[in-house]
This record gives sequence, structure tokens and C-alpha cells, in this order.
Amino acid sequence: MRMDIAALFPDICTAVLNASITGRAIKEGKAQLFCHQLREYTENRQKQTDGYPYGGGPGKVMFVQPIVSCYEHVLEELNPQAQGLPSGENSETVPPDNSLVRPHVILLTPSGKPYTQADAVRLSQKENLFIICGHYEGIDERASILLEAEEISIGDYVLTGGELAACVVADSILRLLPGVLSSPENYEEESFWNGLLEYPQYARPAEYRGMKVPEVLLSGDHEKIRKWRQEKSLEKTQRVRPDLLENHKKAPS
Ligand code: 6GU
Repeated sequence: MRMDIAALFPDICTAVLNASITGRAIKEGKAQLFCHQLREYTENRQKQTDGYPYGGGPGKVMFVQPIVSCYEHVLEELNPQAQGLPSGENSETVPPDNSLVRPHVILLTPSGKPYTQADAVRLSQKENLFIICGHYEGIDERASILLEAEEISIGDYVLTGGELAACVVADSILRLLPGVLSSPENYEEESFWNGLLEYPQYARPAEYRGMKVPEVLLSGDHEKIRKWRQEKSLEKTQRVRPDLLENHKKAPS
């Protein structure tokens, strides 16, 4: 997978995603990551990336031009054989539309669709992703329409910008790529894979400050352990996320 992130503060994404497990995946070539500074794609003297909204109102709006230019830069890199993209002036050398490699475009904005693990799984199947980090009061609507962007929010709260959201979305996708986690069970057991929250886990020591690890986990009886974990999963989900349990009942795994 190749992932391009367009941002006003690309260093945030570079720093976060080049660390830890995602960083290793990138170093090992399991994914390619390019974080773009949108300011470098501006075409005005002052390199402004935003302006006042038509119709008035508070805050600023991100200009459409740098975003589309950044996307088109990536499009040319993905289609080196297609010269003259995207203006189509060299129609001789521009291949038919359907043979162009086009990244799937994600726009991160608090007004997007709530992000879920199912989205992460779906997006991890894409060969190319282009992720736009929203800022200020929003982004010129025409960017979203032109690039056919999928608008995503990571939750019902407001961040100062889309960079942290991009890190969240990118991390959740990259860890699903083949060979990134040591064993696929690592994610098949965890929360949200089966629609329930994870059961409690314990490691050494067997007793800490008088608190003992539940007897069943020391029993070696795998069937009993499986049942106990299932029960604890259900209990915890009932307690903190009854909404998940509703969906779980409707679609038993
Ligand atoms: Cl994607 N962006 C911002 N700025 N705030 C958010 C968000 C995104 N998702 C939740 N809050």
C-alpha cells in the first residue's frame, strides 16, 4: 500500500507513523508513506492555504487549489506513463480514464461519518490512499466533490486539526496489512473484531498486593478458560458499551 497524507502540519504524521509498529512496517517496505506540506502546493505569493468564508462567519476555510494540486502531484507519480496529467492537453499520451491508478481519497473532518474497525478493514484492502487533514472551520466543499472524498470523523469531539485523526486512521489501517503484526490472532481476538470488548488479561506475578489472578486462568483447562473469557467479554460490554451488544445480538458471529 502507498499512503499519501496532505496536511498543514505533516511533521505530526511523519513523527507518529514512523515510530513503533507502523514505523517498522514502513521501514520493511510493507507500506509507503508520504506526508505532504500543503503550503508547498499553493499558487499565491504569500503561500496562503486558507481564507475567509464566502457568506461570512467565523474562522477560515482551506483553499481548494493546494489540495487538488497536491492530489494531482500524487496522481502523476502513480501514473508516470500518463504525461500531461491532469489537464488532458496531451490527449495522445493520456490513457483511457479507467486505466489510471487513482488513490481512494479520505477527508478528515469532524462532520464526517464516524470511523469504525469495519472501515479500517475495508480501507486496508486499497492499494493507494490519499488522506486530507482538515483545519480551521473546514475545507472548500469543491475539494471534497472534485476528489470524490470519503469524509471521516474519528469521534464526537473537536480536534485542532485533522493530523491527529489521520494518525489514528492510518495506524488502524497499517497494522492490518499482511505481515505487520507478528500473528494475525493478535487482532482476531481483540475488541471490535467480534463486536465485543476484550476480556480482562493477566500476566506475572500470580499474586500482586494481595490481588490474585482468577483461578480458572491457572487451571490449564482451555475450554473452561474460553467460556470464562466469553462471559467476561459479555459482562464488560453490557456494562460499558450496551450499544455494541445490541448489534452483536442482531448479527451473531
Ligand atoms: Cl477528523 N478532525 C477534527 N478536526 N476533529 C475531529 C475529527 C477530525 N474527528 C473527530 N474530531
